[in-house]
Amino acid sequence: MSSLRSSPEWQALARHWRTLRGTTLKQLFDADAQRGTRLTAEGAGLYLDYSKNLVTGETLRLLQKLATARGVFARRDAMFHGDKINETERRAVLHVALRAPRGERIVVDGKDVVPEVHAVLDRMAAFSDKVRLGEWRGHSGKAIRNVVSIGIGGSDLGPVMAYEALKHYSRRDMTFRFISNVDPVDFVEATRDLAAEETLFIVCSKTFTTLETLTNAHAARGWCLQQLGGNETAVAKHFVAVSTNAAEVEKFGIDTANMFGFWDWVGGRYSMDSAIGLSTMLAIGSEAFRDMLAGFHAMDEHFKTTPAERNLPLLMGLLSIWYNDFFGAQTVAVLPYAQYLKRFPAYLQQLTMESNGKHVTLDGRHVEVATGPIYWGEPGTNGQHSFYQLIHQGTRLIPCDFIGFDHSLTSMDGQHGLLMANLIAQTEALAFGKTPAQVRAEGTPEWLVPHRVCEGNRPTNTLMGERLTPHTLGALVALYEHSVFTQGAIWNIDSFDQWGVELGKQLAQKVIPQLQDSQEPKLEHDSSTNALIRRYRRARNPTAQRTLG
Ligand code: G6Q
Repeated sequence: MSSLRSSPEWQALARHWRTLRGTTLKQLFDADAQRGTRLTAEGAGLYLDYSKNLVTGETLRLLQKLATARGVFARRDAMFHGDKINETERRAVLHVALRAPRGERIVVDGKDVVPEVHAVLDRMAAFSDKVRLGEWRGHSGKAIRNVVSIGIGGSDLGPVMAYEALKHYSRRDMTFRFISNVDPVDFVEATRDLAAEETLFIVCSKTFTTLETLTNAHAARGWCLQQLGGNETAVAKHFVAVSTNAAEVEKFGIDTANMFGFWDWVGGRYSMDSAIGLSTMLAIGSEAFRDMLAGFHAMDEHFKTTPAERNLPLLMGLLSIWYNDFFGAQTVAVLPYAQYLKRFPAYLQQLTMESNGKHVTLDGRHVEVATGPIYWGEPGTNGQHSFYQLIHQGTRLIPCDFIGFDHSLTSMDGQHGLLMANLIAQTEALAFGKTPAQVRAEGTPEWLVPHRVCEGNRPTNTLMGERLTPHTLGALVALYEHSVFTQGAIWNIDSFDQWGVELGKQLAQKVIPQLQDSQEPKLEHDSSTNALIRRYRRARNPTAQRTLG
């Protein structure tokens, strides 16, 4: 693909940015009384107000021209069609097939994958109904009351986030826990008050070779067998696996009859709606899980069919490009005004940064512009009492996504009003700030005025839904998935590989025996790494080290 920077569309945006950068949000609002209702769009049950962004109609027109010139729409259609757009791994990218309704046809390598998706969903539903009804019995004949999902990265962040987000709809008489870190503390804390005879472990690993997950799965097996009298047949009643690797699942000792599969065309960070979400289904039930899939699908359809000027993921992706590459903003803050979404920013960090943290284009050349902004955030109103200070008065531009809901899931609706008032007030304050005149009018002494001035002009998106349901959550996740896609397509990078993460998976392999061997190892690292290894060995075994001198 031709150079991004020197393309006429990019150049036009750069010229336009130079004319617009001095314009304030206040001026834009003063010039157009309808702006706050005009620059809005709706899709899949979500309302997006993007009027408080540093854009004009011309900006949006130029960004949409850029999208067309960079082949975003053709690439989107190729993804939905099952083409192998994950070029470095030569794979199709078909998380959209995970939520395709029965009867739709999506062909990969000559095979319609939708029937397989539904076959797995049906098996998951049958299994989850059995567990929830108390019909699936543990080794001692007791029903399952605790579900522990073991996985890491894409095989953990989605399930944890979804469980927290949808807790309102979950079985409160069951306990759900998640173990990801190889730090044994994670395992011990998650299991310390559980009885093995009532516990089901779901081992989630696409490859079934990941160090952390396999280590924790072995620890879980040992823990279970110890409590259940060492009888290996207990494993079948207390362990199920979610994986694409049947051979390794079998090697671990889990009957493949208790394995739920998925496919190489589902990326880890795009897998919470596959069998990786089995814990979600056990928590909220198969019907609610299908509602979540319907929400994902509604946003997929919106992305596929809605004209650019009303297309939520496209608009959000293009706005992110605008701030990242023209204003030089380095981050995006995601601020859900919904306590249930407390893990949503952590989930998005992987989705956005693992996808678009790339330094070369698909043709292997170094990118010409900054890619992958840093996504971060915390729920409001808590963040207001800490880092919002920097957003309001710091020297960096931080575009923010505010997320809120019309209705609470509690009966304390008055208190919900306080929450939403804060959301709305923050977007207003960030956009319009507080002028010196306003500060003086409050009787502020002159020396204090500059400290209390807020410049405003801080851009925000506001996303509103009716209430947080499984359907809304699906739509919200798909919205960000497709926004990430849009950005990656503009940059012409592979948003679906993760070679840096793969490297991380290999790195410790060399050091593990050097820490654990009883014989002093021959070390050939740099002097810092050698010293750290020796220090750790000495700390663990001072006597042996003294003998060795
Ligand atoms: C996701 C990444 C990564 C992956 C984990 C777990 O897109 O590739 O986060 O999900 O490393 O991998 P397994 O599922 O194979 O254990």
